[in-house]
Amino acid sequence: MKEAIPSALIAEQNEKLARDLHKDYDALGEKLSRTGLDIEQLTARAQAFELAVPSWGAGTGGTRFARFPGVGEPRNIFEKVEDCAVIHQLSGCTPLISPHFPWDQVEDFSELKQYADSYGMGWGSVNSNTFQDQPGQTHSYKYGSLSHTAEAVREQAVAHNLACIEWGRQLDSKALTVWVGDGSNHPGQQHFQRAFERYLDSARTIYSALPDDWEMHIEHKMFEPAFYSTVIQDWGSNILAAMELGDKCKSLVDLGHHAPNVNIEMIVSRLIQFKKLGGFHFNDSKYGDDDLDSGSLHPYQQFLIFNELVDAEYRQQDGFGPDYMLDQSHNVTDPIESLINSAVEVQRSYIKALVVDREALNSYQENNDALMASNTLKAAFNIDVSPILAMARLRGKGAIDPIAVYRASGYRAETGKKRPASGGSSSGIV
Ligand SMILES: [Mn+2]
Repeated sequence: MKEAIPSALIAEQNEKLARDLHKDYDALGEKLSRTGLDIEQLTARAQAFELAVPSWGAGTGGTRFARFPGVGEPRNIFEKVEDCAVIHQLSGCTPLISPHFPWDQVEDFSELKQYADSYGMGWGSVNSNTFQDQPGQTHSYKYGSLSHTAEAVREQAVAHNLACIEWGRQLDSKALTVWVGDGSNHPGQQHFQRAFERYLDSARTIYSALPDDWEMHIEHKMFEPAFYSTVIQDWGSNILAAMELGDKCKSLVDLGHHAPNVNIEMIVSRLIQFKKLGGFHFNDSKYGDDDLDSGSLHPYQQFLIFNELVDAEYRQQDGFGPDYMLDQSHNVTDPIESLINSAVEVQRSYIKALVVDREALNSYQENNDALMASNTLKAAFNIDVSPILAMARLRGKGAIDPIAVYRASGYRAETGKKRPASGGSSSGIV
């Protein structure tokens, strides 16, 4: 197995912190045991937790106004694989890469798969792109893609999604994620119902091409690039489309794609209840689709979402098993550092949700004890589970302090030399 970061360096850095970690871990274990929790079981769950990293997240994002490229940005999917391997090696919880086409399109997908295999990396959901025009493209997506008024444009968008399924099949992916930028910028511009019908017609053709063991995930988004209406605007339109298409079609929740103050954890609960939760794009936001680092602003919201997910796990809810993925745009940080941090923050929410006393919570809910129900959640949220996460990384040959090891490795300076700026990057915001 190829090493993105020398394992000897990780071991050397871990050595310095291992003694204190064991002390903190034992103390936390003792504290948790008082409420009947086994820290070893929690650590095993942390080790089993898997999150996909978006290939496009490895490059600097940018905004509508400007993009300030970072040093040594990946110039192609092979270099993105290398960066994703760094994130996984140090964090221990991101073994999957989610590719984006055509940005990550290659001639030989078996070569790409082998390259990822050599780093121990697999492939998550494949993402299609019909929200921008590619060089040489016959029809423009300026006025939409799967829902476009012209049949030829819709056919071109469908054909691209079918190609994505085929490329994903070669990578051994198991899901297609579809987000369209289709919508309108002016009242009256688009007939809402006809646009949605055209979308469904196109999506049916894509759905019917799914391999048996695949799922199709639909991502909704309230605005941008369309600023008045979007065809798949909210979770309502999303679940309607998913129900219309069939069992293998599910909704994907991107945390930044809702109206301000929407109760996302309740949406998650509804989707779980109707077997329609396909997956997540984790990120954080303050004003809109900000694509900030996961848990950087609203860690309690992220915890409450995981509270619903763990509740479904605990109840062994039928048809439950969403894909977890990060989807962020990094403008002022090293994307590798942001993605490591974010992966750990998402994993942290999961472990905290596992700490919730579900029997007690259930009892408080049934007896309408609002204060104690809320306190039960807060009690779990307020526990610092960092030693569990660090121990999971140590046992998985990752880093106790991933950012410190990454900085000590000199990886970014090295890529700066190996990857001179190309002037363009296939990274972006989704
Ligand atoms: Mn997204």
